[in-house]
Amino acid sequence: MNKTLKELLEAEEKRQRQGLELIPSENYVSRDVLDALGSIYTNKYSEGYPGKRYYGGQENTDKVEQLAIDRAKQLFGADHANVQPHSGAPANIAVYQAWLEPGDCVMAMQLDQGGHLTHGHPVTSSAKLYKFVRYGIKDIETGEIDYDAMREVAKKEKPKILLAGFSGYPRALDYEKFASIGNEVGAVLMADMAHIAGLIAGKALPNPFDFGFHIITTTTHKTLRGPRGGMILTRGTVGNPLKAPDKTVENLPTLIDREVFPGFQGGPHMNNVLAKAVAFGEAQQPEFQTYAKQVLKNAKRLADELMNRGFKLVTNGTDNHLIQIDMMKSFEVTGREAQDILDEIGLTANCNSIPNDPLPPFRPSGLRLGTPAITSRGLNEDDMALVAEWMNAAIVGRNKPDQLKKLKAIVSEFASKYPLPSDK
Ligand code: DSN
Repeated sequence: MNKTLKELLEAEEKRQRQGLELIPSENYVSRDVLDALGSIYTNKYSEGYPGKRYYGGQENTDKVEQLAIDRAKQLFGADHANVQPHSGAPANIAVYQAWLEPGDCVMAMQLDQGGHLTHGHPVTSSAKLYKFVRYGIKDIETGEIDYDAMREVAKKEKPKILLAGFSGYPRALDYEKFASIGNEVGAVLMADMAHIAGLIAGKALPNPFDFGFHIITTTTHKTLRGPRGGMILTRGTVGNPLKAPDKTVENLPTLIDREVFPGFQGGPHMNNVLAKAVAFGEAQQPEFQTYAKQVLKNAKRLADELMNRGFKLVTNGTDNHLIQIDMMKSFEVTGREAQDILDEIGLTANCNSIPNDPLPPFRPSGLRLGTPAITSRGLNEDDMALVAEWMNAAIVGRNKPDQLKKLKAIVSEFASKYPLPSDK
């Protein structure tokens, strides 16, 4: 590595070590996951699936991928797992392409109320191929989803997929209601649990499969604490991936396998598949359940501590790991300004649109926070008062450079006491 890149690597390590990571979709991996990612499996091509590859030299890759599949199935109670998607977006696209014909309808969460880009934002390729209709929240103060309106729209539009999932929604989803509406209109039930996979694996939040969902997609690097990647879990039996099956719910595992490869992707990234196997093994340990519960305790406490200091939270609290703050209502600063101010003191968060946001997405009113990464560092509920206090002091004192400098030193001294999980 040349000097410039080495310096940039060291600078990023310092940033991660001396700051506190509050972006809800980020986390720290273990040393074993990092080692797997940096391993010689990165050298290998493995198009196909275990036992059905197109290249030679697969005696080790087959075992690695099979172990990742078996562990994923066990963790989430799935009949089948495809661990090859390079990330969450390819996982979602593969499902759409496996099940839908161009012009078919998908029903997903309103984008400014917490839905994800890949749930049919007009700028995405999926939105050009399929018709997306929306459900949203009934009451902005509580964040409760309007299930009656969801049923009415579903009856009218007859979506082929009803998608439960989000990247910015702090409340619990009622999977039972989703299932009842989806079943009524004959939709396949798909959960995109990218944000909460680790909380489900850690048994801190309910599993959509327990409510009759057919498909779960996820990333593996958020609360699940694995490498950057994606995965698709299904109920149903796997047939011959070399033969096109009928489009039936029972055939979903085969339809999806065929769509991931060769339909949409080429070779899997085997270093990443190895790292997924490692991370899933870690998530099977009892300590991971303690971690998942602590993420939620920390998020609730951080939400309370922020509200006590005048931060106005979207939905007035959280049921999961993430918090959305209306910064304009709270302090008359935009989410973007708040993000920059917090960056100055070593707290990393991200600006985000909030429901009915009058401001544009690049300079929105909201600020999104989460507790997965700071919980991995070892912070507990009592530390959340400190985090809220530093945030408050930075926002209130945003025009006082000396105060921001002092806060940066305080945050750095505090954070440096908590090792990164990969140090151990
Ligand atoms: N980019 C992720 C997030 O931050 O929520 C979702 O893909």
